[in-house]
Amino acid sequence: MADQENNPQRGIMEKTRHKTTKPPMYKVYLLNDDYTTMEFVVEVLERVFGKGKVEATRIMLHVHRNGKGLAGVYARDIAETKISQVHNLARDNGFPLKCDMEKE
Ligand code: TYC
Repeated sequence: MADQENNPQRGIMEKTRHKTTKPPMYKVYLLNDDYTTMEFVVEVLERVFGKGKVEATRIMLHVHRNGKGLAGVYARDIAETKISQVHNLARDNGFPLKCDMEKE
């Protein structure tokens, strides 16, 4: 009787085995600052994140007003590459523009 109650093998469902697992995705955010020009941020959103002019401008203004804004969502290595590209472009152009990533 005690056996039936306490047996840890009873009443436990088996886990479903899936063939594939999706990689975790990461949100890449642009951060506001006082020195980077709006024009440069729009250019970065077009070149690095593949946005059109209208969407790039919308995101840039959102960051300008709210401090932070979503530029895209990617697998980890792609997100890391985008961030490096932004930081390299910014440094090369003398701007302090930063971005970061957050696991979804
Ligand atoms: N705040 C900047 C300005 O007034 C513009 C800006 C927008 C900078 C977005 C960074 O991620 C940014 N020139």
